[in-house]
Amino acid sequence: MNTHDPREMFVRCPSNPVLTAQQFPRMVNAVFNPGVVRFGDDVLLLVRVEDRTGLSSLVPATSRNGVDGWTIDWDRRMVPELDSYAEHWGIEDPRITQVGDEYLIVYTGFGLGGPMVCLATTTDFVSFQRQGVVQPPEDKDAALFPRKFDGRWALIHRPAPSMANLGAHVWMSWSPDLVHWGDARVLLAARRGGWWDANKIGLGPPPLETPLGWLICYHGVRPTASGSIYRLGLAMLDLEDPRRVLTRGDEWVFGPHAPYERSGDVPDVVFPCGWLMDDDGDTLRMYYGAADSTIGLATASLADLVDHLKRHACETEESL
Ligand code: BMA
Repeated sequence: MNTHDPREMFVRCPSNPVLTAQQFPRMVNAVFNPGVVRFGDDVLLLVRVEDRTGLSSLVPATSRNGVDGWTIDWDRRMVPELDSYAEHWGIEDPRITQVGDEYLIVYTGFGLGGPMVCLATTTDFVSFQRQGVVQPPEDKDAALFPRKFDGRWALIHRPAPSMANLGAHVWMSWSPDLVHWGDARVLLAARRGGWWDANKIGLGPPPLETPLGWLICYHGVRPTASGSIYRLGLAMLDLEDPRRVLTRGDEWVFGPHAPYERSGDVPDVVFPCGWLMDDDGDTLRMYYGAADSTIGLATASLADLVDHLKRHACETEESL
C-alpha cells in the first residue's frame, strides 16, 4: 500500500472523515461528493446522500468550523423529481457557484437517458428553483464561473463520447442567459497511454479565481487490473479568457492513500466538488468524497499549489 508522504501539498484533516452516514438522522448508505459554500457564518455542504434505495438526494449540512458540530437539515434536502426524465434515478455531485446573493447549483441528474447536467438556484438552501437541463446526456462534472465574460456565462463540463476509446475530455460551453448554450470546445483533453490522467478526466470543484488566473482542479481516472484510481491534478486558466489554458501540471497532487479513501463502496476514489478559501487568502480547504462513502477535508496553501504548477508545467503537446 502507498503510505502517506509528508511532502504532499494537501494535508488531511486529523478528524477525517469529517462527515459519515452514521451522523445522519436517517439510515443512509453513503454521504459523499458535497458542494461547498460559505453561508452566513457557517460552512455549508450540500451533501450527496445515497439512501438504501441506491438513489441520491442533496442534503444541506452546516458547521461553524467546517470540521465538526454538523447540523444536518434533512427536511431541507433537495429531493429528486423521480417522475421527471432528468432526475428519474436521483441527483448527484453538486458544484455551487455564488453570484451575489444567489447560489447556482450545477448537479448531475441521473435521468432516463443517463447522467446529464442540470441547474438549480437558491438563496437560502430551503427552496430550490430548478432551471432545467443545461447539457443533455451523457454529460456531468460541470460547474459555472462566478462572473460573465463579455456578456456570456461559461460552463465547464464533461460530455462522454459514445466511443470510449476516443477519451472523455473537459469541455467549455457558453451562454448569454444560462438557458441557451453553445460555442462548445475542448478545454482540457485527457492524456493518453500511461499518464495518470489518460483517457478520462472531469472537473472537480468550481474554478477558483486567483490573482494569476482561474485555478482548476480535475480528476483523472486510471483503470487498473483491480479497478479505477481517481486522482487530482491542477491547471490554470487565463483570468479574462478562460478558454486559454496557461499551465497544466504533469503530476497528480492528491490521490487516495488513507484507509477511508482506499476502501468503501468504490475503492481508491477522492472526488472533490467544492473548496473554500480561508480569510487569509492562502489556505484552501477542499472537501471530497472518499471512496464514494464518506466526506474528507484536506487543506493546501494556494501559494504552494501555484508554485508546484509552475515547477510541474507540462511542456509536451499531450497537455493540449
Ligand atoms: C464518477 C461520478 C462520481 C463518483 C465517481 C467514482 O463517474 O459518478 O459520482 O464518485 O464516479 O465512483
